[in-house]
Amino acid sequence: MKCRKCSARAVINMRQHKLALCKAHYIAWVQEQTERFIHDYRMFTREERVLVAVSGGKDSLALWDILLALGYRADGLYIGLGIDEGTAYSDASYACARAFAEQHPEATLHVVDVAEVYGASIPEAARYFRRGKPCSTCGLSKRHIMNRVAGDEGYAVLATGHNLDDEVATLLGNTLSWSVESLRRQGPVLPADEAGLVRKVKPLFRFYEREMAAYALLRGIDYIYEECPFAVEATSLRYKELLNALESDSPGSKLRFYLNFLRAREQHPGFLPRDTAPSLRACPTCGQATTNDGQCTFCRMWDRVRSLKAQEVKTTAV
Ligand code: Q46
Ligand code: ZN
Ligand code: ZN
Repeated sequence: MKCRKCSARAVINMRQHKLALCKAHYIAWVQEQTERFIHDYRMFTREERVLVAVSGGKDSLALWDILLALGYRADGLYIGLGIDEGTAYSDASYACARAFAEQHPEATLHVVDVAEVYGASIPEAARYFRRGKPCSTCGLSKRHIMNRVAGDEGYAVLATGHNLDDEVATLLGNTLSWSVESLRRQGPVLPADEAGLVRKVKPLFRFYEREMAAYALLRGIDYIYEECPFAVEATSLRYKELLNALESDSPGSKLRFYLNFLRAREQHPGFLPRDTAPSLRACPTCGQATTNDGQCTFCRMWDRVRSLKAQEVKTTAV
């Protein structure tokens, strides 16, 4: 198969776009498309500083690479979750993030090691609450830390590497449960709000997962192939399999599902009514907005982890 633009050998054929491209034209196409999405969805400008949440995986490193190639002022944030479970997942993902940052001296990599800063790794913290999987502890902590670092370091916007497959799997999950509030908030841009939450954007939201894997490979980006060991059984992976089956019968169906959802929501604002906005207060410990009386859920949770851990140490010492 030949490249549509120069007739060299094509390295990728995108059935849904009816487009085959060679290596050089594919890399240029991904970067141009990203630039177009950033502009069309008003994600950020060239003057604004962008913080990219970097996990060491293909999507987040590809995103950082694209933004730097396009000349944006993009730095990275790596959060060390302390997930090992026999796979050394965190060490390996950190090594990839660090290696990328070392090749790009024009950008800064911020690193927050959860155990060092908050007193326990994510799996350790989750064990104190006897939760089977640490994902809710992990998600809450990542959201809080990303927002804190973006605010403290003066970034205008936080960018994550979610691709179309991630977004469509989440959309299917939200639709199956008719989670109105989640459907209302899902999208490529979540504006900053008066509660101090920084703007969040997903510049890769229109790329298929395989398109991002191809980009990372062709750019020679060294990324961690393994998923987090706790993601293996995740429901979203089952949704992805279902959606892949649909896509192979009808190419373009994932993109149509997602874009038509965004369009329907825009055209029919009453379709997903907003709950009355809860009143927000500043957490007395960290200052982030919360609906709680007193400390926010993040600070409460970590205070509890540290006190349970201290009790445990005392008991062991007796
Ligand atoms: S939430 Fe759960 Fe992920 Fe955290 S523990 Fe792993 S799978 S990394 S996106
Ligand atoms: Zn070409
Ligand atoms: Zn707090």
